[in-house]
Amino acid sequence: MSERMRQLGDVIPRPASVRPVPDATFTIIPGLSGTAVSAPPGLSAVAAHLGLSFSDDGLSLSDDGAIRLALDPALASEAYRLEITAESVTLTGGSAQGVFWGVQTLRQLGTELPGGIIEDRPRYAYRSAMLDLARHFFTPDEVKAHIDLLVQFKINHLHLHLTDDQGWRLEIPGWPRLTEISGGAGTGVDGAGPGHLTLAEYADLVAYAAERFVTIVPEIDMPGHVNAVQVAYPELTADGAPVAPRTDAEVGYSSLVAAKEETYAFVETVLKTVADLTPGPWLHIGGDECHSTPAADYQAFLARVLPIPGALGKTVIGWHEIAAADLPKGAVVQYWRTEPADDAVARAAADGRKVIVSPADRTYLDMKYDADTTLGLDWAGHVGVRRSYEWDPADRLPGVGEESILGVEAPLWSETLRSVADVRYLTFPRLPAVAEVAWSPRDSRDWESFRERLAAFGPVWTAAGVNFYRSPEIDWH
Ligand code: TNX
Repeated sequence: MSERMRQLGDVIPRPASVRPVPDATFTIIPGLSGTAVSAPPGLSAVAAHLGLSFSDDGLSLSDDGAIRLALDPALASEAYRLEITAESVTLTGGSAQGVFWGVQTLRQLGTELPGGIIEDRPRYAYRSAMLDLARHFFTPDEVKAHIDLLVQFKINHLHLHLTDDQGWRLEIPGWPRLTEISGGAGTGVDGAGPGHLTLAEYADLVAYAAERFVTIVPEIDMPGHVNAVQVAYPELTADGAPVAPRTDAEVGYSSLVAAKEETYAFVETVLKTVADLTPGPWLHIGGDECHSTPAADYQAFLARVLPIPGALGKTVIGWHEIAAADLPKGAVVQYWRTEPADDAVARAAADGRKVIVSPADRTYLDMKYDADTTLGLDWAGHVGVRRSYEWDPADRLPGVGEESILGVEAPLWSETLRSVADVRYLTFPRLPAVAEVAWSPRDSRDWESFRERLAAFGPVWTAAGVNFYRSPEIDWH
């Protein structure tokens, strides 16, 4: 992948254990007469991913290939073991997913594989990126291409922010105006758009993600961030009066009405539609920035809505404001603020709830890198590469220790985005930094090592046409 020979540990995220054996390089020769891969039937799809990683023709499959894929149930499901000798490569995973992560490690090492043994497994089970389709819509093909880039860094969840004040991006049977009107032309910030996912497109996206061991986490944001709902269905406002569309980037001005029964008929239909189409275990109900919802109404609304995902067989996730409400057992709280302390989140953790850590001043991909960045926002300050790397989830929130942390997410809000090139520019290279925070053992992380490993991605991304920010913090190859 790069001109220079990689060392065995030159991988992002840094593997848990690396033991090089000098002078034992294995060379992959792609193409029909080149290196063959052997894999049991349950791993043939993963073997195909490996093949396509190395050339357009891929690697051939054979019963006695020099690259062998295997399963070992004694390993944790996302764990893998990679042994490279001069004669062979053996990649063993606790499940097909573990083997798939090992394939990503192989891809980064390139075709000249340094000898030795890597034993690797993730620190956190939930390693996520979020994409905001509401402020700016991205097509299914664009989201798929994004997933292909995320999995290279062993990200295993993609949170889709599907609804907000500006637009509504998922077809809901029985509520057609949501997408006809609020998915129509001009519904993105500053008039970008149109766009929405049909049920079939959403299901296809979920399946595409699942083939790459990524779980889609759909978010329907409520009771705030609902102006687009009320434009389409004014009966869901307090007085039923027409509502003007808004494509500015203000937040906190709209709310569903806790005291109206129509509200819950709407919410139940939407959540059932999404749950039925989503094989993954999570339903994200938003709950953030409800500045125009009186506190008692927020409580009343959440008392009705928080149990719905559970009744549909899903686990509810909400932004950390929901910790102020009475949380069902198993509810997951996603922390997003910059301030270090939040008593309600600490209480939720003390009661056994899990927390997803996504502090804006470390993980928000929509913050500007520095004063010269034209894209992005800066309400949480500038977030350079080192800033997104040098912090630890277990130190971030008082009362929220390692055992309470489900994982880490890097959200990308899309108010300032207009293209896939913009998505990539803000995602790379900060997403790899957050991915290493989420995957690698805490004591293995080191900024100097990271910046050297990251530098090798310059030519890789350039060759692949991936737009990225040439941060001056990195000595790019
Ligand atoms: C805050 S973080 C929001 C979003 C904005 C974002 C911009 C959170 C849960 N809500 O509505 O898009 O800031 O950075």
